[in-house]
Amino acid sequence: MFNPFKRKDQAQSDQSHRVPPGQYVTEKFPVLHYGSVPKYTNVEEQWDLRCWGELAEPVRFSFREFRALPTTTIKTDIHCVTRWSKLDTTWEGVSFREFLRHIPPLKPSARFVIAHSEQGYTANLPLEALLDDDVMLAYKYEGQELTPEHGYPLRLLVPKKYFWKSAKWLRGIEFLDHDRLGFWERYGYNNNADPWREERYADD
Ligand SMILES: Nc1nc2c(c(=O)[nH]1)N[C@H]1C(S)=C(S)[C@@H](COP(=O)(O)O)O[C@H]1N2
Ligand SMILES: [Mo]
Repeated sequence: MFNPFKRKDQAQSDQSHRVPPGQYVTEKFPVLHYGSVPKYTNVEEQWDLRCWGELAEPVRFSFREFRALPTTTIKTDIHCVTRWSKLDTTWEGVSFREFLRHIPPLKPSARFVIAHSEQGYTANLPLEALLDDDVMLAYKYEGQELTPEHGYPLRLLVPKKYFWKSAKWLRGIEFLDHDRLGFWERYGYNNNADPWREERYADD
């Protein structure tokens, strides 16, 4: 028998499945960061992306070179440690695994990564966490170029970690043989940052 209420309950519980403990769903797209929003008047001159550390040799991409790399689109949920989650966000960019095919080979010693952003913001991750299918260097959100507030011209996207690991205004990727804490990790946030395990603070 048709029961509209049952359908609605099911829809809600399907969604709650996707919301990690202690999080609420927002339809908005909050803007959150430390410091100010970088303003680029000429990205070709003012922006590049560098990789260094445990790879055969350092490499640099201009804006144009980076935009020539093959892209993918993913739909995923994002979770901020301040407790908002946003479902079904769509991003376009270069998958991290694909990106690795366009830089000099990593040394076997490369096991950790630090994302370096404008103004000294950093986020650290194990290399393995970046090899997931849903990790990308993203430059479009919902089909549009990222807005300055959300990270134009490039941000890291690591959906399986709290969103502070998804560094906006990305300028560098450093490969390391050991772990080194990033900006929030040094301030007592959890190094692993898995929303499903509610790893918010260092001692969680
Ligand atoms: N460069 C930089 N990236 C950053 C931050 C920051 O302060 N600086 N804040 C992080 C945090 S805590 C969150 S929740 C997300 C917010 O991304 P949004 O503003 O696009 O929602 O960016 C992350 N990336
Ligand atoms: Mo955050």
